[in-house]
Amino acid sequence: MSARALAERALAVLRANDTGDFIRPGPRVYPFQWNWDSALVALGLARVDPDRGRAEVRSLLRGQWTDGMLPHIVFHTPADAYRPGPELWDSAACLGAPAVPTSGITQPPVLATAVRALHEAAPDGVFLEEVLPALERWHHWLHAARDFDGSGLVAILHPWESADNSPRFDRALARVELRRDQRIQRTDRSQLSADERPTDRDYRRYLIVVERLRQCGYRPSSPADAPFAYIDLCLNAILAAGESDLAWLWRESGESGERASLAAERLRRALAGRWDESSGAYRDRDLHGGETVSGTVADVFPLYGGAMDRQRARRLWAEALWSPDRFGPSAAAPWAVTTVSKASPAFDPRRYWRGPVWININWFLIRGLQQQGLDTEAAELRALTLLLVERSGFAEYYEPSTGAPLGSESFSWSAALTLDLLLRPS
Ligand code: 2M8
Repeated sequence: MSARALAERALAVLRANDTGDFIRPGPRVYPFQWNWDSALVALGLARVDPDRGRAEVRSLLRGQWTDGMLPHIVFHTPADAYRPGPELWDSAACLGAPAVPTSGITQPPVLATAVRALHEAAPDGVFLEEVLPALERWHHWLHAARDFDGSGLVAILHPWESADNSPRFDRALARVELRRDQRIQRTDRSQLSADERPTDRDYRRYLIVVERLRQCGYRPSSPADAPFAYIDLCLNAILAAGESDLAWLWRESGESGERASLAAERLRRALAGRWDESSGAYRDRDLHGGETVSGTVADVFPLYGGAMDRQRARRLWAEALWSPDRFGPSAAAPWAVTTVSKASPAFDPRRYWRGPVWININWFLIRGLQQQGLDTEAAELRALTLLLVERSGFAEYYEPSTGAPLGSESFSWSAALTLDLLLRPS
């Protein structure tokens, strides 16, 4: 298929998922606005329709709390098709929540990177003046509210703040005690096959974590008040890149951007400190447990944050990302990058964040490889990613052996990032 035909298909997905106010993640399962979905959508729209991309950013920012937190879901319009919905969060009862109902937790901060892409594609100083203070407040909040151990790295308080049922959260989540009388409501499984989604046991724990956080208005003053507190390398690497992009944007608007560039530096140093030479990977940290090399793509993700030299990036590529036994293509499973190492006992090729290939993860890694100057490797992963969407469509995620589409079809960020991969000037 020609690049142009593929780009047209991708844009058609975004147009079809456009509710007018925001672009939903997918046509069926997800009727609300999710944070990093919309940021990635705006980033892709920078290539074809920057005005619509800016509107997406504005609509997400309508969910911002007065303390700066940008929530993981904004429930713009009521919809029964997705549960747990706004009633679980009851944001109206919280101090500082916006008029529109939202969740009380956040998601990986990609938005500054999206705004940079929009500005590079079509500069708009008025838009920058409008959104930069909001981005600054969100980033500032992440450090102020979530750097519990003073390491410079921020903690997530719920697996929904990163990669839901990734095995890297298993041990931390298992510590959340189940209740016998608990009833759960979830709509995802009426639309998707059970083996592609988190288990009921996971969901029960997700809801208990929310209940506990709700009791303190979603703002625990220490990890002791949070049943789950985890230094996730993916979110931190995305924040490191986001801080650099925010500093760049401030400079574009004539300001120094000093806080953001210092924050980016500090994050990079702290990420570099998570390196484990003997396993050739980065260690996550469970604030209620210990440090682990998780066997998931988080092990190599600081490649995106720019926290390493080229020699280490090459090693990560050869020994992990492109290794057939770990995250790379093999004869039996030619589609990469798997979100969990094939060598891990937790690898499950169909179950959501426990093994399948995701386009957003590939996109971050391609960017990271490019930033490290590994252009040939980046081109190889880019080509494989584009071949996958060409063959299997813009799925939410993909089975690594067959490339079969899993989860929601016509998924927005898969389409948006395809546009970026196809059309971004190098
Ligand atoms: C998934 O998360 C929601 C809960 O927030 C779900 O499982 O229903 C995750 O993949 C998350 O990263 C994503 O933002 C969201 C919407 O695509 O779906």
